[in-house]
Amino acid sequence: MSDIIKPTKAVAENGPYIFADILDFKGLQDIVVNHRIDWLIHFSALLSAIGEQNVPLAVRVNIEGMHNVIELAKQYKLRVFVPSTIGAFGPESPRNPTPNVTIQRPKTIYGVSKVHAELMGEYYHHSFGLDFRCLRFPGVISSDPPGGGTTDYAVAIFHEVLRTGRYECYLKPDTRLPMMYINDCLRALWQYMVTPKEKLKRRVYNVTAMSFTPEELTAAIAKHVPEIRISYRPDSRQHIADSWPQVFDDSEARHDWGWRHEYDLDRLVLAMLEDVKKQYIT
Ligand code: VAH
Repeated sequence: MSDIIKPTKAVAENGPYIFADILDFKGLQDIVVNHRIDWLIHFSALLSAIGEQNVPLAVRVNIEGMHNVIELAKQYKLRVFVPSTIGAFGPESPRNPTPNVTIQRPKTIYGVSKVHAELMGEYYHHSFGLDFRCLRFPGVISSDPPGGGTTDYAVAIFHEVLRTGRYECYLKPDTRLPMMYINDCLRALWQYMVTPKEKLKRRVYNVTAMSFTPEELTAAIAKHVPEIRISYRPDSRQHIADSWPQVFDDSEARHDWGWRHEYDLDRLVLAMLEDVKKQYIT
């Protein structure tokens, strides 16, 4: 793993970790050569909400960073994975369901940068034979702290409810968004990366597990935390969520390379309550 921030104890003890700045092309070359890197999994990006607060930085990290990564992959013939997102669609796209191929006019710099990443990756694949692979993820739910995404209410609610019993949600109760538990996200990534290229009909696939609303998530949590109290105060992130898919059609991934999710809403809630409780047991 690599980043520009220090690893947590768990990450540092889990395998090799190195400083890498995707804006430093020479530094990336040094790592690829000296560590004989063959696959590059590129997750660095400013997510939807935080990108709107710092567009120049989002352009540098999400677009200039992608240029470095895709050029590096071409130069050293790396297999490269770049995630895309439900945020790569916009209000003109069909929202329920949203198919793999349809109009993409996202209204966030995050979404614009991810459409750019999809198109650049496909171009390098078709023009230079680069083994570029991309999955459009829904909101990915894990016990890691929220990372500036619009879907991160579904992460923050678990931390807040276990600490105080209450949570003020920044989206309306009926805001439906596609979601996935982190274990399904990582398994989809691995399964897709090891799939023989002959099975791939395209290089950008939608994947998802479920779609839920804040009120549906609250009801599922209440089965285990009956004292939960939720209030709603929509903010600018509501406008972003209203431009996104409500239900993701991932039938092509399920047909072409056998994608299957394993976590539905009830199983996600059980896993998240367990994961987050561990963080508060001192
Ligand atoms: C965000 N979690 O909310 C990210 C994601 C589905 C959107 O890419 O910005």
